[in-house]
Amino acid sequence: MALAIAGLRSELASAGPTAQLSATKTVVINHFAFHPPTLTIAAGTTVTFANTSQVTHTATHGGVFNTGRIGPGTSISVRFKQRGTFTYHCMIHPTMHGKIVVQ
Ligand SMILES: [Cu+2]
Repeated sequence: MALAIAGLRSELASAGPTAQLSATKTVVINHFAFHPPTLTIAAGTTVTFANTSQVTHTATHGGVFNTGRIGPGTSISVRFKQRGTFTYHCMIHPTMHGKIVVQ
């Protein structure tokens, strides 16, 4: 998996200062699903949404975060500073759901 992600273009989405280093976790988007469907992280962790599928997706939570369109073979990173449980979905494929738990 690390090899598959290594070559992806990465860009930062969402708000907030990003100067300091922090842990990074990855959610892989493929087969019209988010993997893992539930990801538990510490506050301050950056989550990279890596789209390894052939179609564009988003990871969207109304209000807290929205990656915007993630093209095939690309990724978008979001830093989670706020604790809570955030369910999200793909705006293009509303049946795709995931959850980020920030502790
Ligand atoms: Cu999608």
